[in-house]
Amino acid sequence: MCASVLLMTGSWAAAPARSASIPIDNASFEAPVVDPNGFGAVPFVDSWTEIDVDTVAGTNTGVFANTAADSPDHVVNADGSQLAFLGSQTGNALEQDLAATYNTGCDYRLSVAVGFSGLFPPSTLEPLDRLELVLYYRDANDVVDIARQTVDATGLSATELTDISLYLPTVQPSDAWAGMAIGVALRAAGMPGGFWDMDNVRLVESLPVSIPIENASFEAPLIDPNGFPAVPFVGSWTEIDVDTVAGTNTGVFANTAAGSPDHVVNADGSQLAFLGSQTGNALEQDLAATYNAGCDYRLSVAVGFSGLFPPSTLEPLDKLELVLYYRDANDMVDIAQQTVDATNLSATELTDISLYLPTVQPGDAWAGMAIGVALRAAGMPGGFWDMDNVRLVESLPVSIPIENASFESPVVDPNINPYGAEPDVNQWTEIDPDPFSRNTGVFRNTPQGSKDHIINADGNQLAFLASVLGNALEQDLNAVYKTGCDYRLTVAVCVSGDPYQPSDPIELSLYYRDANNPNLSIDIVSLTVGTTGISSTKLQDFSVHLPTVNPDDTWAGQNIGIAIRATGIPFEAGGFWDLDNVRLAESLPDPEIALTIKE
Ligand SMILES: [Ca+2]
Ligand SMILES: [Ca+2]
Ligand SMILES: [Ca+2]
Repeated sequence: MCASVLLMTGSWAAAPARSASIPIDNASFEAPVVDPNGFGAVPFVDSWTEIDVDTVAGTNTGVFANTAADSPDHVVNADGSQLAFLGSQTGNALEQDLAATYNTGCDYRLSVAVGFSGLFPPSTLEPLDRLELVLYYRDANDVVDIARQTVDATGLSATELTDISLYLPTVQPSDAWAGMAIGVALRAAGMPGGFWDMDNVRLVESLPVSIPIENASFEAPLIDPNGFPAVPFVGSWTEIDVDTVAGTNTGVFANTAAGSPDHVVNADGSQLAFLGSQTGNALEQDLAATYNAGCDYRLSVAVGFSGLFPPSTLEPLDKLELVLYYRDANDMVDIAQQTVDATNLSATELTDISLYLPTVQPGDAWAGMAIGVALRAAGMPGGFWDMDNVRLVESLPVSIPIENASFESPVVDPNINPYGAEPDVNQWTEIDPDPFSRNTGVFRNTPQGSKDHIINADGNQLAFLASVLGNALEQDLNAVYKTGCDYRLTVAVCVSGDPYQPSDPIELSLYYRDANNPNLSIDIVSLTVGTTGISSTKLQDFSVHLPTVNPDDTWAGQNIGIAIRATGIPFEAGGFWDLDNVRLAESLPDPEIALTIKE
């Protein structure tokens, strides 16, 4: 017996196997089909709106057939047999309005494989020709750009495409584009004469959650306002300092007063961290969270520098490195790194620098390992970096609908119901031993300014769940556990205030139903959430992960069940948990499973 496995090779060619989660028509420019015996190109691109400064023949936009594998101009990693071309003059563009909309709570990644014509390359001298990837929406009929990524031909190739990506951060409910149709544009910005080659446009929607980082905003230790405005310590971070005696290369400092010439205008909170520019200085933190297969990660840090002691912007450049690592035994192994120098940074306004770690594969050495975050200096002594507001976001690409996920139904009308609560949760199965169902229900958030107002509730209402064992909210979804996919259930959680604070944990679970006894739900994974550190006025996200579903798992192909269960001591008066904004994300199928062919 022989088993042949189809392997995809090339610098980026493995990625397309993860088919786009949002459909784009003619995304690979295979239509219209170019006659193999003809000219090799046509001035048309099916399903895209062609905006062409050549209004007569339209020769600035079209599709062309890749040449034979042994031709000198063959594109080695084209997707399929055709690509699009786009004239380099400003005004030429391909646009597509998708059926999909920008969903609140989701982020988006647009990727395009880009190269250029070997015969007619875009200019790499000033004025540079550029290609813009854009995500837009339409306000009435006006195209409004939301996010844009610009690339020039430097570093690109005529025979090997490079993936260029554009990231649109989480859509907020207040964003003008929330709920609007997604628009994708590929635009030339330059002079006539050159041609861009493009292929394999992909758009992935993800459901991100924040991963907790201790002392992420460097507010600890708290600096005495009457003392020296800096201390050589950073709470909760491991300080690696080449000054082994006084440790003065790492620490926190208090922002100066608004109006001071060195005030950092966009600091988060009142303190920031400083880091000496010499190689060997670093801040590190090993998180409780782990790298989950199927997820990708984005680390962001707000970065500036000391006005008095700026890092060098002359060769040798001082650099700051953002790193995601894991530990192999005790050795630190870097997985992804983003380097920045001070050239375009400021001493008084922080700039967000981001590091992106692509989807963790089940076979990656770091899958399941604890996440490590490092901020490292790489340079000569003498300068200081300023850093603030470290954030880490984990994304899974598919959002699965949950009914009444934000507990807005039934609507609690404060005019009819001054108590502010209803003992029902529509669309959920309430498991409640109380004959009047008073252990589960929904309630209206109190007005802003009330002492029990929940500051980050989603919408107007939340659910309550009494902490005694046997109480639960369950929902059976239409979606099923797919082989090759990972799942993550996230719930925003807080506790009732006095005198109804619970003392016992709850569990977030993914379950399936027993085939022989549909009344029995069998939990596959559960996360226990205890009361320690949980606020009564600010919700905190908790996530439970289900690793990759295998074909022989009993839940493969079964309907997904989500549950929030109380675990308190029976018959004891307990307190209440408050719940909001239930989210379920699914990974794209594992490409190795999807592409494996056995004979
Ligand atoms: Ca193609
Ligand atoms: Ca801060
Ligand atoms: Ca809600």
